[in-house]
Amino acid sequence: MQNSRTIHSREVFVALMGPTGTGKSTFINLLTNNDNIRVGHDLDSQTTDVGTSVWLDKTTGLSVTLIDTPGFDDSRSDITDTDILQRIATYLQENGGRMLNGIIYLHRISDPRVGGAAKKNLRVFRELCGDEMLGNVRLVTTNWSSVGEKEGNSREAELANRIFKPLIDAGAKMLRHDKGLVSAQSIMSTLIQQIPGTLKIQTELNSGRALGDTSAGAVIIEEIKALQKKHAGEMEDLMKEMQEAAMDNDKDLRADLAKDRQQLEQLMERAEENQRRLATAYVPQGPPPQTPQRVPRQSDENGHAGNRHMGTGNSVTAPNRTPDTRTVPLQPANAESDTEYANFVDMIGDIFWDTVAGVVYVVKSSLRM
Ligand SMILES: Nc1nc2c(ncn2[C@@H]2O[C@H](COP(=O)(O)OP(=O)(O)OP(=O)(O)O)[C@@H](O)[C@H]2O)c(=O)[nH]1
Ligand SMILES: [Mg+2]
Repeated sequence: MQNSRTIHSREVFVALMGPTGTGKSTFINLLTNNDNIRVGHDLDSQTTDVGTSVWLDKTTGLSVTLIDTPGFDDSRSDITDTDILQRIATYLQENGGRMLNGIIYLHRISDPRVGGAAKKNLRVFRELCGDEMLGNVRLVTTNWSSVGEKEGNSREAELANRIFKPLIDAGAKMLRHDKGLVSAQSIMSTLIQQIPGTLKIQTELNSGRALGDTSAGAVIIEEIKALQKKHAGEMEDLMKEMQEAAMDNDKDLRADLAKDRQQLEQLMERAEENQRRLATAYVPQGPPPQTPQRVPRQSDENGHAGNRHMGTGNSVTAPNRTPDTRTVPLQPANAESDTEYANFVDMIGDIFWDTVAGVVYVVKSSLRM
């Protein structure tokens, strides 16, 4: 029953998350052939915005919106972890709140150990997602061509028994992706049939919390505090060096140290600003739901119309949309046309069920006669 309900969903959403350079954009490109989703070179961070691309699954006929997200990586000058969290949260909260059918969390099997950035990404992801949604999560390892089989197998077992264990225990599944189309389609095949759900961060934001007061926001704030501690230590060392250079009257060294100090001060300001922003950012749900809620009628209570208002508007087939090739968040204009479409579908549904109710009434009346 669950599968058939989702199969007829009007829209299917699958998000890709994970550290930078793990192949999120590459995975989407492989399925959609969308060159507008930019792929990075080597370990350079590439994606800065939440972007979407539509993949049409020929097996089910479903139109799947793949959501590309940037990996959390605070070494970038153009975007901070605060920006990334805010962009992801905004995308999820737009349009009356988006529900995801699945989330693919990627990890490079070629990494010899799980470094700081990978750990941070996983911690944020876990808090963002919440345990309830882990059944809709696939932990996908990439870059298999860069490791020997034995090494890959042992790292995979290590991941499954350590950092991924709590997620697997709560319902997430671990899979391999070899950069081929078949493996990408196979990963997608079970995910798109999942019942869509709401992430923990959405529930927290809906209850009126600031971004910094959400569980995922708290992880970012912790990271910022650790960074501030590091900066404070560096500043202390720098001041000592500056004093020494002043006593030695070493002009060149003093000039170099002054530059270092300026740079460090900028980083400290950035960290403070990000912390302030997290504490004051609210991301409420956007415009009203695409399928407006209404008071149940008699036909609803009889169970006929129940599926129509589940999740993202089930039992309605989506029109063949032009693939969304942008790498920027969806604009409100889209929400407007979606709402119009949903209203139209709702109206057709109303006419249909009114007709059914009329026919039932006539048949019942004639049987009574
Ligand atoms: N060998 C190998 N390389 C891969 C695989 N997936 C991605 N790559 C390469 O890894 C690099 C980074 O890939 P992206 O798809 O840009 O990574 P991303 O996760 O989108 O990274 P951000 O946008 O920075 O968060 C590119 O050079 C890809 O060609 C894979 O499965 N195997
Ligand atoms: Mg990317």
